[in-house]
Amino acid sequence: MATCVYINGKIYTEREQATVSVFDHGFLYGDGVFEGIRVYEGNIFKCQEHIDRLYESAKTIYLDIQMEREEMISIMVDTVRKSGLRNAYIRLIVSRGVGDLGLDYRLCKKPTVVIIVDKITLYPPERYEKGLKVITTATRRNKPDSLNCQIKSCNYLNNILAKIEVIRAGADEGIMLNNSGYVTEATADNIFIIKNNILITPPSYFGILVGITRQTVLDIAPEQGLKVETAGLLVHDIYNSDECFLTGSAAELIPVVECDGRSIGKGCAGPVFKGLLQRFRELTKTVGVQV
Ligand code: PXG
Repeated sequence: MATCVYINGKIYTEREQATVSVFDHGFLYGDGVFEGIRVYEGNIFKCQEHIDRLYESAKTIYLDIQMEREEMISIMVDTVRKSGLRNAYIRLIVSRGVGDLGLDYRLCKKPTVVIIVDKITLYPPERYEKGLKVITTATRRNKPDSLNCQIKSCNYLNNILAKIEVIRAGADEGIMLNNSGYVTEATADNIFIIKNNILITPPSYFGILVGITRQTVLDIAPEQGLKVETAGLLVHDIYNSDECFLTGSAAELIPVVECDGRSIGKGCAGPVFKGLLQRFRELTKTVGVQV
């Protein structure tokens, strides 16, 4: 029971043997797309949604995966089974593949498909009560007309630069703004606020990765008696929100209790957040593909 890695038709159980070529354009240029998916008690959560996003990202970058979505899901299920893990993290990567040096995508004849199934390290449970302290980063989210943030590409330098700022500032996470100064998202999570019982998150065209956890929260919010809006947010709105939280496959839903030295709400996880997290965790075991 441990790490299992699928690479182009073979499954490896030794980390050292799971390697790809240095001539892979994923390594040389960050030319590829990926997904981060969770397995909860043998359920691949929102499996179809992740696969659909992967294929959409690939389509936009002219990457032909050369495999049907159903086959990809079936390989993923096999790799999870082989790992023996009931709770796991799946990292699915499709790169342009091996080719000579040069940006020409035609140099790569066959994409490299990698599926890593591994254990996941999570925030400690008390973080879901005490929350995160965040800063706004000087690094702006890249402009969607240069590289659309909806493409979950293997090139994460923009977010990594922001994350470096966060670490160097001693904060837990960072909020990235777009070039107009509007809030986009955190370095690997989407952001929500609650103000007067309205749940608000920035729209996709502000330059965000359209998160699957984000969509799940938007879907369950009305059941919890919340009104939902996608609207532009400024840092002022974050500072003065009743509650604020981040969402992502790794973090699930996690509260933000301080931003740029301003305490948010009561300074700990709020009641709306708690209701949403509870409902979300129920869904993680039921919505998806069973291994
Ligand atoms: N924004 C960005 C920039 C992300 O990278 C999210 C939002 C949340 O999306 P989901 O669909 O997960 O709700 C992400 C997600 C990793 C890893 O291996 C990255 C993500 C998720 C899981 C693992 O670094 N990013």
